[in-house]
Amino acid sequence: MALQVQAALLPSALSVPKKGNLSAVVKEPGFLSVSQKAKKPSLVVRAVATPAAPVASPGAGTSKADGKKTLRQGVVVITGASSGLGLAAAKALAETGKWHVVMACRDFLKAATAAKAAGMAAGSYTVMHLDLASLDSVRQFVDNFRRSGMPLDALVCNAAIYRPTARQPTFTADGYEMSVGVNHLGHFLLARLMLDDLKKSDYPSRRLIILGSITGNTNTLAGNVPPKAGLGDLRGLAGGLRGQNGSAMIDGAESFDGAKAYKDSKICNMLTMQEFHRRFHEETGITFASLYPGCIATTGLFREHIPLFRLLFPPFQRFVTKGFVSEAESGKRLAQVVGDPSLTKSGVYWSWNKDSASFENQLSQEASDPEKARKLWDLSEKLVGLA
Ligand code: NDP
Ligand code: PMR
Repeated sequence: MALQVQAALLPSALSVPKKGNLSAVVKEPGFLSVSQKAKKPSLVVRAVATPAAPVASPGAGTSKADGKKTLRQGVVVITGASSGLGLAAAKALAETGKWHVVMACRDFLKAATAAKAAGMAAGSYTVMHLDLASLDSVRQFVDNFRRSGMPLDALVCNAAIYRPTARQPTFTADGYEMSVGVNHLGHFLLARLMLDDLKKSDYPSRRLIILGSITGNTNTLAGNVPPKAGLGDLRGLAGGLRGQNGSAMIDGAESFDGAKAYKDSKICNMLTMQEFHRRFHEETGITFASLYPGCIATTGLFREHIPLFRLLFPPFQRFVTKGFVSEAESGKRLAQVVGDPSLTKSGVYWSWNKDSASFENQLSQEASDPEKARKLWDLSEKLVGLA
């Protein structure tokens, strides 16, 4: 019975026809530690829905006996929390006890194993299935999240893929070039839908954070390493990034370049954050922010790069550019952007100096072009079925 209720709540998590994944659902303590003991199905739903007790109490403050108000635990959704920056930030936030982390991941078993291996306490997180390469999966995730009954206080669009050696495009379930499809379009739909959930939250500082990067900014040395990012007049995006009947590149280039597609997707991420800020900050009070967390040269992002690159990149960044940052440190930086009371300013692209102090960084001209941001927004709305 417990499993049936779980399945009803998480159809996409269970749709992978592998026994291994199903058993992962059963074994995951964050999900079922209560339900395994529970007798009533309703309790099972609650076990999934409210894994951390403080979340159950609505309202920004809970009255204590002495009349003072305490802040309830916040709920943060982090996409791609199964490795690298996302996992490190999930751990950093969960460890504070102030946050319950929803790890929105495409590989349920990998995420559950990673959370356990990182030492995250059962009950401090929930793994939910999200594949950003499918717009149906995005909608399904939003549905599942809403049915869980948890409020949404912060959303972090962190997941990404980087295909540096690819000379041929691959495509999402909806037929869009994969890097832009996952890194930008999937997140665009997710953020647009979940804005409603953020609006409903009574948490004092609600935030929507979208990862950017130095390599999408051509006002930096790193951003001038070829191939350089550039969206052109967005004609490839307007054509649907399909490849066969047009271009798979946003700027409409004939040939596909996987490294450029990633950097282009990061410009989209940074433009999207600013357009959210312009459209919704004043009306909702929500903080919209982006960041460059430093060069986390050891993460899975470089998994498709050639072995020599993977060998030399960390020491190059550590000793030559000095831009290297550990996964743990980058996780703390992202956790700051999620929860630090001093980082409430909206529309900011955060970076950190060598002493790990945050500062408001300058975006390149293209990554801060309001006209391009508006055009990108309109085209993206069409591609994800919102317009
Ligand atoms: P990782 O590869 O370690 O993490 C990326 C995460 O995205 C993984 O959890 C991965 O899942 C997930 N993901 C990939 N495709 C999908 C999908 N279709 N649906 C859902 N999740 C998906 O990389 P990083 O931690 O380095 O990257 C995190 C963010 O930081 C990215 O936005 C990146 O652009 C940004 N960034 C990274 C920098 C760096 O130096 N590493 C520098 C600047 C920015 P799975 O585990 O299943 O593969
Ligand atoms: Mg870069 C000057 C500093 C600097 C910094 C902070 C980065 C970050 N890089 C710098 C410089 C250089 N890189 C220089 C001088 C070179 C030429 C040797 C160089 C090369 C290089 C390559 C081939 N760098 C890379 C690659 C990648 O494949 C990475 C990439 O572009 O991923 C999209 C990358 C990166 N360099 C960075 C950062 C943060 C990355 C990767 C992550 C990202 O933008 O998300």
